[in-house]
Amino acid sequence: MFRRAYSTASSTPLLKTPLYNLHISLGGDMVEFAGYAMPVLYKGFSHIDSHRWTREHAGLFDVSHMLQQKISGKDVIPLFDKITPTDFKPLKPWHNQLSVLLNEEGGIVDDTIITKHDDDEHFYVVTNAGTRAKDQAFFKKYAEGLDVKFEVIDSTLLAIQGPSAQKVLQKFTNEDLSKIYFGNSKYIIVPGFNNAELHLARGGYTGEDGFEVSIPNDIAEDLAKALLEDPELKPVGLAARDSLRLEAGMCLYGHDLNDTITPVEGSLSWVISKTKRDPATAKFNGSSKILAQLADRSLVKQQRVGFQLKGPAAREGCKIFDVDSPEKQIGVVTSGSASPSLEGRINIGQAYIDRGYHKSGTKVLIEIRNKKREGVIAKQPFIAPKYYRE
Ligand SMILES: *[C@@H]1O[C@H](CO)[C@@H](O)[C@H](O)[C@H]1NC(C)=O
Ligand SMILES: CC(=O)N[C@H]1CO[C@H](CO)[C@@H](O)[C@@H]1O
Repeated sequence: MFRRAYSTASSTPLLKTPLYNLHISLGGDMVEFAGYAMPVLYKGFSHIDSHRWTREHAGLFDVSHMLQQKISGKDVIPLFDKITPTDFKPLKPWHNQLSVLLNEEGGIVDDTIITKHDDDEHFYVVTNAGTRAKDQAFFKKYAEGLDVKFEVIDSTLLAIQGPSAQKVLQKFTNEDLSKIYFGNSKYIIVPGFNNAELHLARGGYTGEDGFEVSIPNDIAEDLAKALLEDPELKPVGLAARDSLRLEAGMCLYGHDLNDTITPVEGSLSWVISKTKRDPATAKFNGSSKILAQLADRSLVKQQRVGFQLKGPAAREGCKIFDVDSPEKQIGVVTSGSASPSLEGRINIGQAYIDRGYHKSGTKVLIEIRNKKREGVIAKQPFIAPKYYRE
């Protein structure tokens, strides 16, 4: 059923990640995603089973379509000060932070994970695949006249997610992974693969403990195969990736966030650092609009919320109505899925809803295939995250 959300037919040839052949040999059902051919499911492993496997054991996800860059130079922090609402000065070396890229109207150009490497002049930045060209042009525009260098990293990016992630990966390195915590990064050596160096970040998109590992393309397929020899690890496709991230309350850019939505409307106010909240000194893109919204929430017309309902899953575009006046539209669904982790055939999703209806516990009507069904606004994440914190 999930497959219908994707198209296989495309006028332009799809891009392939370095693991394309491996996906095919593992029985990957390939669909179009952000211009790439990506596996949605693997033969013999259902959406629900692969979702649960990740929560109970570990899943391997190919996320090589994401854009990885090294951004370096004296003016990297001044650049980030213009285009993000986050203060990267206090971030410790080898730590990362979720942030957003902002246009001058305060709209979110993309969401991003930014890692500080040795010092304030060296960063590793991961942004979304679907926004690759737009993001690169955006960075270039704001870096004009600054001492900032961009280097695209052409490597394979794998996410290993789930309670067994550390055990699976530890066999390949002498680095003590138990000392690398959520939000930390490190280069690690894999002796079995010519001492190749991998960029490791602890964290992920599923709410589970896990890692994102950037791997030189020439060893990526062999390393992925070697990892998969561990029976605890199974390859997992886009279908479960979407339901896992929804349970974890994570946004999918282009669906739950876009160019016209501010971080406050997107319920991401926490990415705005305390040091960036003074309207007298803040000078990031869109700061006047964003800080005004922070100070006076009545300026926020709609905001991102989570919801739950029983019966069929709500999909992107489903309209949301007021229970007390069912003709009055109050919102729209931006993502929806079954929630394999919650008891009792519960479906979950994210929506933008008029202020006043945004509080958890508010009953709403969600129109699915011409029938209005009762749902409820609910707090995200829907599951308790299991990040490995210090
Ligand atoms: C951005 O998202 C909002 C909320 O879903 C939607 O109303 C709006 O049409 C979207 N804008 C674009 C340009 O996609
Ligand atoms: C550095 C920069 O270009 N800042 C701009 C960001 O957006 C605001 C509008 O909210 C402009 O006034 C700034 O000049």
